Amino acid sequence: MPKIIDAKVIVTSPGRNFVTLKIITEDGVYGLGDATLNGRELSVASYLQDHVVPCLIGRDAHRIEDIWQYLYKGAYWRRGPVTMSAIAAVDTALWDIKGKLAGLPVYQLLGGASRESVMVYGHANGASIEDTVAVALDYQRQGYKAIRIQCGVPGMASTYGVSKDKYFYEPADADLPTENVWNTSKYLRVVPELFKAAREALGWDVHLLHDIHHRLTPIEAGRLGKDMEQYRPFWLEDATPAENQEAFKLIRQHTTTPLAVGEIFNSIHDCRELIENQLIDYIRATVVHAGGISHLRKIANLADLYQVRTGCHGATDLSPVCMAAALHFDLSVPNFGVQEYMRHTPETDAVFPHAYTFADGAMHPGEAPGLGVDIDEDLAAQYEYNRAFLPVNRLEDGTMFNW
Ligand code: GCO
Ligand code: MG
Repeated sequence: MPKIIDAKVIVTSPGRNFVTLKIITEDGVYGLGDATLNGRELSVASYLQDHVVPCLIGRDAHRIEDIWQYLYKGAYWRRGPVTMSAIAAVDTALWDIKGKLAGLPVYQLLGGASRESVMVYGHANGASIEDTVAVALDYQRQGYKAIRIQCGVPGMASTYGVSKDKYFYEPADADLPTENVWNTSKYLRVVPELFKAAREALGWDVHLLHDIHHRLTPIEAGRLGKDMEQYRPFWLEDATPAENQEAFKLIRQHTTTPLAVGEIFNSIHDCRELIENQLIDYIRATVVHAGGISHLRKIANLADLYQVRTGCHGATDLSPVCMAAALHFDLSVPNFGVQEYMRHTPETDAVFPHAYTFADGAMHPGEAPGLGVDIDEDLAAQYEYNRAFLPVNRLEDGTMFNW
């Protein structure tokens, strides 16, 4: 058996913080797993270091499911983003090892390719509608078939999804949380205008997406969805906070605009009712925050029964290790929808050399055995952890709101 003899938790910050688990077996084969939880990186690093790594030593690296169950059921304290990100890192690293030992890319172990490549969506953002449309046109020229569009809201100093750098959006931007201000009615006016302008400039062949980032009530989301139907969005994402899964019933009653949710979910129980009641069209849970490839497959299998497709989260806080794992998963699942792809900075790409590629608006994980991604530990050691928080959000009268 490939016996696990060591596991290292590597924290590095090549432009942003990443936590990576490296599991090493007796014969020197190793696997990588992403454990990055944006703004809470060191909590997962400590959970891994203090509670998970000691339990891995001496185990058979081939027994992925058994180790998953051991870490999930054995902790007694189930679910939660810290625990599930740690379990995800172990699971991902073990799939990487299994692929390397088999001499096969992970997607082959998952049943093989269900498609030639996976469609990704890029992010176009700008302070104004015109700026965003100009960036979206650029994405279209680069071959993207799906583009997420976000723009500034007139009368508001900042908003989710809009950054100074139009090509790299990074919300975790300060040593203590930045305070943003929010006004729902101003926002609700601008989004349909943005889509109108984007359809006029980009035409109807490109998929257009939008992220509400949990900021509407169900009835407000129903209204926006209705206003947007004429522009045929691919999806509206995170329309309302989803702790109450039933909230989506109200949105559904009012609009046929497709709905996506799930980037902050960490377990199948967070989306079971959403899926079984067909309240959503795309499930956005991803490898690192939802218990790894093994658990995400269970979510995707449930979703497949209800014609819900996958749309994995793929922001820059998900490391190239997670990106690679997501691409193997995407290539294999029958009910794939789309994959989010925010390019990493060149510094991040240098720390994590990878086999995955982008061409014509789609990506492929490559044919390297395992995940096809590595970590340059010497380079990683040059980038020290740098505390960075996600922003918080208040209404104009100072009331604390959802970011
Ligand atoms: C997205 C997300 C991100 C998150 C970020 C938080 O759709 O890509 O909403 O922008 O805010 O990943 O860590
Ligand atoms: Mg989002």
